[in-house]
Amino acid sequence: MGTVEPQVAQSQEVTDGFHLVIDALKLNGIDTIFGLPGIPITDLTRKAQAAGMRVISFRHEQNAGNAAAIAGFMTQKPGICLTVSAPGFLNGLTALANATTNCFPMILISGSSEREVVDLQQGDYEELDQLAIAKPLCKAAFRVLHAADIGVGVARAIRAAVSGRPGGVYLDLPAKLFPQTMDADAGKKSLIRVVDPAPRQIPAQDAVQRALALLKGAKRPLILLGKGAAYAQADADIRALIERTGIPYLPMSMAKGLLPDTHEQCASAARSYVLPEADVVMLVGARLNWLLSHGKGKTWGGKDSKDWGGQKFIQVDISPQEADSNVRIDAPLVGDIGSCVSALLAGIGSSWAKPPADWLAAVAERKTKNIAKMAETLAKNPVPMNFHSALNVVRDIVKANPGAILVNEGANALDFTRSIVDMYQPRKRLDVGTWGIMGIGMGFAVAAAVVSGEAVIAIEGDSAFGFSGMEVETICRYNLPVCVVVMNNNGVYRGDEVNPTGGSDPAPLVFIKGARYEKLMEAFGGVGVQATTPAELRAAMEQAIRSRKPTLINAAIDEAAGTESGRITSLNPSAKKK
Ligand SMILES: Cc1ncc(C[n+]2csc(CCOP(=O)(O)OP(=O)(O)O)c2C)c(N)n1
Ligand SMILES: [Mg+2]
Repeated sequence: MGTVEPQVAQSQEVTDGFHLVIDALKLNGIDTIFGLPGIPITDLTRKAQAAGMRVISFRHEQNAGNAAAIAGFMTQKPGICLTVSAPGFLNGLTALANATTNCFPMILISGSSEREVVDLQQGDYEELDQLAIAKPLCKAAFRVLHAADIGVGVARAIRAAVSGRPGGVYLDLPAKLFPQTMDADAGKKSLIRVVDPAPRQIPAQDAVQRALALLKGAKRPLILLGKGAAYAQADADIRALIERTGIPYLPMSMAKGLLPDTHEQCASAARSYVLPEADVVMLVGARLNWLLSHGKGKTWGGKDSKDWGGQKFIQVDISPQEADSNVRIDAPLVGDIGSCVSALLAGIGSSWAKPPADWLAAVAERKTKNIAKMAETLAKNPVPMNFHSALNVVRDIVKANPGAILVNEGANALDFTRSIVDMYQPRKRLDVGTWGIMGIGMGFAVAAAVVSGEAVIAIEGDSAFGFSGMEVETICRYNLPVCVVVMNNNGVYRGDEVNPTGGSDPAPLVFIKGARYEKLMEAFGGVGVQATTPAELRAAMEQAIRSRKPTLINAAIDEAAGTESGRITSLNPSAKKK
């Protein structure tokens, strides 16, 4: 342990820990590292770039971690985040935990300090028992002590990240590992090219038949598509499943665009009608967590918050442990989404009877009414701009540029965007996910642009933007086609609260009024625009998309337009004693 293997004779070629890590990643098709340099991984970033990898350096590790996580979601390959020890590791850890919660495959690789000193708690430079801390927050955690084990360490990390239900993996690489040398040939032989890293998991035939029997007997069936369905990249089969069954469907936030939101079977505009009314619900890569009110309560037609509705559930999920987590699952279908959907399609054949006409008509009626109501609201042009009039512009821009990727965070800025801006293509909407986490914005935007080469539009609450705002420098440095729109309502949820004591401190939820966020982008050579009307916003967004220049548009939004916590006001405990 720790002792460096004896230097081999001069004539023989040697390799070292740095090169073996890079070679192991490259051998597995990993071509990009998102990170932040420093002891002991500075040289790793240099050598990775020299070896032809894309190394994207961030200003804070959390943003690099979020970038890695979303790159994993977009590509099905683990996104790599590279950090220094202790504080750098901890900064990356939030992103690792968030990736695990969201089932995004990522590997956090952190350098660490001397094991002997850390384990005796003797106060090393950036001392921390990182492996122990990472373990409960990720899917798997590994440490490599010998250069000859780097191949195995990287292979295990890749498998753990992408197989089964994907998630975050921690790989601990102590400083002493990197300069360790070994014979180059032996080093090469020690590396593993992972074969079939995410093996298909074929569902059992009886489970497929059980699910189909339930679906066939339904009078008011509904399909729910989750981000697991988007991750699966089984887009054509999922579309065929929806269209051949004729069943109305609801996309969860990051499944929007899996089929165009304008699809006639899309029931998003009738959500509050279809959830309680449906009799059989098929969940495809969607979990019955808080985002779906745990499958019970008033949302689902229950009498009170704990009461179950009358629905029967089919759940298509890669994890056998997911079923029954919140309510009874009558037909669990366990396997990877692609294999499950293709098995369902085979069972459906070509003569599947469409759902009863009265169900489809009732859904269509609600939908038409709600869409007309929304169109009326969107057509208004209040002064100052509100979320609706600003997002009406974003809606048009996304419709005209369906290949662009939309990143979205905030509260009102999130909820209004999700409901107003239609998506047309799979995996184009990236947002706060399962935790409703603030701070993903610029990390996601950078990765989306780097991975796809597409234009990125980031719709950001002004509070949300603050969590990762310094990365506009990163966006400018790599000259990425990112257009950030800050929905500036002067605060968290709203900007019109006052300190009730009359004191000089502002209220806890408000920011500087009329802050000029666009100047931040100008500081690094990007384009900054202040927009106070929908027309100004439209012109600036069109220009940003056309030019592909880093752009930040500061959209001044009525500070009284938002609501507490956006759409999840009911989750917020408020003081009973006034
Ligand atoms: C990491 C993290 N910290 C805090 C929160 C709580 N939170 C939820 S939304 C939000 C910001 C909402 O304000 P803004 O982004 O300006 O959106 P608005 O509603 O004003 O449009 C905050 C702080 C969170 N979700 N995540
Ligand atoms: Mg705000």
